[in-house]
Amino acid sequence: MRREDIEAILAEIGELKCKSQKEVEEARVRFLGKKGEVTRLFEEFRTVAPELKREFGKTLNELKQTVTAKIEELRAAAGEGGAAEGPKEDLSMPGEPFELGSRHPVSIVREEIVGIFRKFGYDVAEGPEIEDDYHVFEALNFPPNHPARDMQDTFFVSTGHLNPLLLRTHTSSVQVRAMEKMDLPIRVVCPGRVFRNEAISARAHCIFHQIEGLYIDENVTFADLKQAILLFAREMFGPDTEIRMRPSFFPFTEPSAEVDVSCNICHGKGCNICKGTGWLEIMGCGMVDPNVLKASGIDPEKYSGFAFGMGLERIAMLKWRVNDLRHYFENDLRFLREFQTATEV
Ligand code: 2U9
Repeated sequence: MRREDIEAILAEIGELKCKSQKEVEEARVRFLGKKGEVTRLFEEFRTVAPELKREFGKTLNELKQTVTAKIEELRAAAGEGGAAEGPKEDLSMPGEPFELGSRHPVSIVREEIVGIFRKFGYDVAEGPEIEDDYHVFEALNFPPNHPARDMQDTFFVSTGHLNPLLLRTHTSSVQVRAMEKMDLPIRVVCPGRVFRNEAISARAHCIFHQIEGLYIDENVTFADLKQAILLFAREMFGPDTEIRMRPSFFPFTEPSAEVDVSCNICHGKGCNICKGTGWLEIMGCGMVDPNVLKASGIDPEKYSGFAFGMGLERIAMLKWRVNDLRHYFENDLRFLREFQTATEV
């Protein structure tokens, strides 16, 4: 046995590094295993001259303790289960960037419109998507033979009784429920998903979103309606926006009108978005039909009101020039990512 052999092992073990539990185990076998280098020195110890045994014995015991302690230290540093091939993570590195999602264009438009009407003092109400015939048609002055009540136009959930269940075709049923339970005056907007039995195309879909509004009080006039719509249009489409109203018909309002806003792309000159007219249709509106007030227990001699409704996909189409309704429902990330910058985080 030579002193240099002991020193060589000590030098090597001092420098030893292991990246995994597997490497630690290999080191243990190499030094302390049955045929290991330290074990071999203990065997050689038998042949050491008696006068040197005391000194070598002490040195060998110290060597074994040093090697054992070092192996334990390496085992602890290599971590659990032997999986650590190198340091698990470098905590000084900057974090991994993660992809931000974006608001759906229909949600962006809904929140903008709801925000405008909240500012005007309107409450927000929601109601069931599966409704009954009474709240979707009967209470809204739809005659019994109206085409909307046909299977061709409405998805029925149950038929064969007086008040069948169906998927609501408009959110007007939410305003009917508001009239039933809210105290007067009522000022409410109702956003929501609606369903119509339509073939799906670029211009029509069986699901879409509406927002409707209702204001009922004493002495509400068509002039109030016109002013409310004008203020809304200027908030939504810019302060220079003009509106015009064209006569129309809905069972639940009388008189009724379609509302156009001046085209904010060509400023009335005529372009391919407004099809050369200078105007873009955005909503329908009217004075609540006295029959509708009466059906919900409101005295039409004392109270009057106005209502309006618009399709959110249509407003988003005008805002971002989307040319196909199907984009809104297909969850194509290439389409949805276009609204990343429009999303407020
Ligand atoms: C009550 C009384 C009246 C809601 C109204 C419209 C006019 C209208 C359409 C716009 C495009 C539906 O999404 S669309 O196809 N809506 O033109 N909606 S007045 O009138 C009501 C609602 C509830 C109790």
